[in-house]
Amino acid sequence: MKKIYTLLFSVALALGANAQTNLVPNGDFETWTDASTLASFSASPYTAAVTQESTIKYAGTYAAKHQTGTSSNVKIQNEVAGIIPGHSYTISFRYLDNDVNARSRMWSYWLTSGFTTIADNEAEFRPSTYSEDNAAWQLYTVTVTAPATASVFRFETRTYSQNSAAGVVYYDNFSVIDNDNLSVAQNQIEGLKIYPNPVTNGTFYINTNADSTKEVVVYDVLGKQVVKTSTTNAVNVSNLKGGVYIVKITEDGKTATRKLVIR
Ligand SMILES: [Ca+2]
Repeated sequence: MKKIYTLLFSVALALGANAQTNLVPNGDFETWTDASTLASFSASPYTAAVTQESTIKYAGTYAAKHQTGTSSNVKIQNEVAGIIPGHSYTISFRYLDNDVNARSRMWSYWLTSGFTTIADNEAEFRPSTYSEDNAAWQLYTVTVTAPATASVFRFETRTYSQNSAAGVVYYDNFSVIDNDNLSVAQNQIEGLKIYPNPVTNGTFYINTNADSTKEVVVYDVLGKQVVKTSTTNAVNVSNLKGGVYIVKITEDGKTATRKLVIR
């Protein structure tokens, strides 16, 4: 099933869907309350060692400079609510560790709605290995499936001192992408609703606030166009076999792409 979703995701991209939304608030580290306060991130002590960095950055105007003391570690932490169990998420961040006196690793958790930590994905989120010194920015990325009780993702990286000395690691672009959210609209079609989904009777219906004529194109998982029609509401798909499809709807110059299941 995962393979199909990956394929669907590729098809959706090919159809011109927007780049997927980064779910981490201020994940690009561009918004600062002041030079030592990263907006939308968990407050002190987690960000106590963070300062705004405008010279050494991966993208945009700013990155985060993370300064250790001479022992132990310091943390940067943010939380992503609205995690959907069973969805595939790609979780990544950029880091620059070019300091013999510091090293980094991810130390993150899925949380329940009650903010209890979930043990899943230990290898991906809480690796036993650390960053290696490198003059170039590096990417840490994992793709995982949210467990059944997950509701929140706690995104945390830790910077550790080495050699009993203070050191620095830089961070940029904390990112959480929901790979199974194909409903990222290019221009929102207001009130868009497709039903029933799954389709069981050979016809599905499209409702929108505008209720205008819609161009509707259905693609199979290989990206082949299998239905093309104009309608204000009903779409006949009785010729299609059971399976997963992508529907592209254009109304009044706005386009949206949705996943459609036919039984
Ligand atoms: Ca940035």
